[in-house]
Amino acid sequence: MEWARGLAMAAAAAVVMVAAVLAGQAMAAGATTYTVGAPDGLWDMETDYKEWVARRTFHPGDKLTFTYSRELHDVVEVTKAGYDACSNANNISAFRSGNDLVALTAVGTRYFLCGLTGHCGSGMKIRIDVVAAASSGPAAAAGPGAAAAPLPSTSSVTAAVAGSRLVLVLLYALLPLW
Ligand SMILES: [Cu+2]
Repeated sequence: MEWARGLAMAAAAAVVMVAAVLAGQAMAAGATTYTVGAPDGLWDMETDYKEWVARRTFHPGDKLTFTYSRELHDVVEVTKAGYDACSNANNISAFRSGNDLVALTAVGTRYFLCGLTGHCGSGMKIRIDVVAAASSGPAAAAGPGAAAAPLPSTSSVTAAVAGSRLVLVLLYALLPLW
């Protein structure tokens, strides 16, 4: 049964490594800089920004980089009304360096579009929901004034739960081998 024991040990070691990686992901709370549209696209006419946004979670402290050819596009931050109407008439700010860094400083929704004629209408606009990060810091401690605790990041929780379930399932599967 030496081989079975060795196999079980190896499998257990692998499980521990997977769990450690998942725990690390769940705890990673550092600020992230997102290149809009990357890795499959950039700030362009082809990227589906609704889909791009849906796969990410933005927290205060994160940053966006809009990367594009300045001959072809620009970036305009607009209100919700501007976003909905594809209008940059009352823009909040405009960027045209081709490599524009935008800091997501606070919780809330930010709206950006390309101001060149027809581009927004073709889908070149993006809505970014900035949500509170799950934190073990003082901000997360529910004091008397805290009406609602910040929601934990769903992906982190899911990863942590999935990780611990995986460990349990694999440990039960391995028990008979000992
Ligand atoms: Cu454009």
